Amino acid sequence: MKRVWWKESVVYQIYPRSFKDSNGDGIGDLNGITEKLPYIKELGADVIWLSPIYQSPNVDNGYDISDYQSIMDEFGTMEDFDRMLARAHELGLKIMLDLVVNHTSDEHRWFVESYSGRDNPYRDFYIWREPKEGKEPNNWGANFGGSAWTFAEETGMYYLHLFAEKQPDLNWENEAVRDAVYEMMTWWCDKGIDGFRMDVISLISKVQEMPDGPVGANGLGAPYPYVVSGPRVHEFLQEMNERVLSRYDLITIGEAFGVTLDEAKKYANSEGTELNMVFHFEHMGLDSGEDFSKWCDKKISLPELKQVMTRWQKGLDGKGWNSLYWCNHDQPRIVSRFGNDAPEYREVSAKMLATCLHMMQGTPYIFQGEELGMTNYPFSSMEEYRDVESIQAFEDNAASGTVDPETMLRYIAYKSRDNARTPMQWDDTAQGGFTAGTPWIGVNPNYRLINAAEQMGREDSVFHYYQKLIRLRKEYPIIVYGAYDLLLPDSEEIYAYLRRYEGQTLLVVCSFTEKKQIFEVPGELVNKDGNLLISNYETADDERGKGVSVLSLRPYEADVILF
Ligand code: ISL
Ligand code: CA
Repeated sequence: MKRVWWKESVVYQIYPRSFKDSNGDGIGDLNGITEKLPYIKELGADVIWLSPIYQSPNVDNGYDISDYQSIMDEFGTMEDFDRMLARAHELGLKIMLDLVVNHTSDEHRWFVESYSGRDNPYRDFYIWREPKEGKEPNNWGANFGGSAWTFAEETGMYYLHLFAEKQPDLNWENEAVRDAVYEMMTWWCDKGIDGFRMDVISLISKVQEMPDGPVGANGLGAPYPYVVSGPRVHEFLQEMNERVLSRYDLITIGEAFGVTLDEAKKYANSEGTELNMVFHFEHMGLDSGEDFSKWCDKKISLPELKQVMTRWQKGLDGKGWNSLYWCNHDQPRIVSRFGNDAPEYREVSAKMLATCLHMMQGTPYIFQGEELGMTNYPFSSMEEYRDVESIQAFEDNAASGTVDPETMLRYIAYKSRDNARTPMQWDDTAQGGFTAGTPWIGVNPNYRLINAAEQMGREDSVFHYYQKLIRLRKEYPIIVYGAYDLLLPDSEEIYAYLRRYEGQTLLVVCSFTEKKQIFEVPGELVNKDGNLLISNYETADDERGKGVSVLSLRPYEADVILF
């Protein structure tokens, strides 16, 4: 396997709105990020992925861009950006931007032009269709509720938006759109940025006939069969690669909503003709309900989780490259989801989850606060939410009466994207040290207990554990490149696997339960001298790896032993 820097890196995701407010307006900003760069350096991450920082009316917190080449007023100025980039580079940190080019904001100049008339030169920058029998061109539903089509009285046609009404989809069939996107990307690359995370890049090519999709519980059709990995997506990415990506030394990752393993082998192929890697969603969908709705309180089944992770670990080995993530700005907090956020188990289960993920093959992504074991927010009413998805889901459910409002509130509290978006907890001062003013979204009241300052000052904290995981990855190539093999596929409690590389074997054992467990060391490793690289418990050396045949696991115990 070819050794390259982006395989050996660890990425830290910043959600700028919630990271650090430098001027007291309650909104995180670029100067706040610059101030905290040494913190990320201290953690040991190499690359920072910034969620969108561009001009935006913020219907979807920056994922609705109105100008790709200027900075959102609330986040600062282009000078602030340049300073942040320069400071990051001084510290040896790379900066990866979020490239949102499936859609723009309806306030983008291109859309304003496009909307203004059928003959406008920008008309074909977006996807316009004639009404069908006086109604929407097809039955597609949008991601955040309602139809995926909005009617424009002025010109008597509908435009497509797979997300909110204010996020019209760009028409990638139009060469002028692609040229404009590549030009914009080149502009950022020339500025010195180090990579792109590409928002829903799997959706940019649509089946042009746009047939009706399978009807779901909400009465609308799912567009996915006709928009996920559409007919020209690989052609477009290869073109983008040739025209932009291959001309710089970048790290690239595509958010691959709905993408299968076989498709991922193309997106993230090891010849490097498209992207370095993708974010797949299969593990994130395991606790969705019927109809793929995330609004439920289903718990994951560990055997299913192992099956999914293993399929991707083995499937991409030597053929592509995996990304490894439990968290991002769209997901609830992992310790509240796959772990246990009760006070006695929060830290130990957060460390266990980190171990389980960071010992796999791929490039790990850490979402701000994950390295502190930050938890879901104790939401109790709809007024506390800011996310368009959660608010829309509550309203849609109220209209359809699918589940009673109390239950829906519980589901939203559990799965809302806002769980990830509450402010970073820096210290135990007011608002967790995030802002001197009033934060745009509530700070989790547990900030007095869970905060960066406390954890940096304590040896056995979740923060120091992540720091050690990252350090180990840099020290042992087996962690980056080793081949993966699952043990105990059917166990409901233990996730154990091996990694093998150049004659070495790494044993990773993680207990996903508070009940004690006995783990039998695989025969090939019994009586061998192992070396305990990391554990989330204090353990005497000779109890782990030195010729032992069983490990008795304490609640949520994780052990990594190198043989
Ligand atoms: O968040 C989701 C489910 O709760 C996903 O459906 C999400 O909308 C999807 O993964 C696409 O996400 C990306 O594009 C969206 C934006 O809202 C997300 O924040 C972004 O990560 C539209 O740009
Ligand atoms: Ca601010």
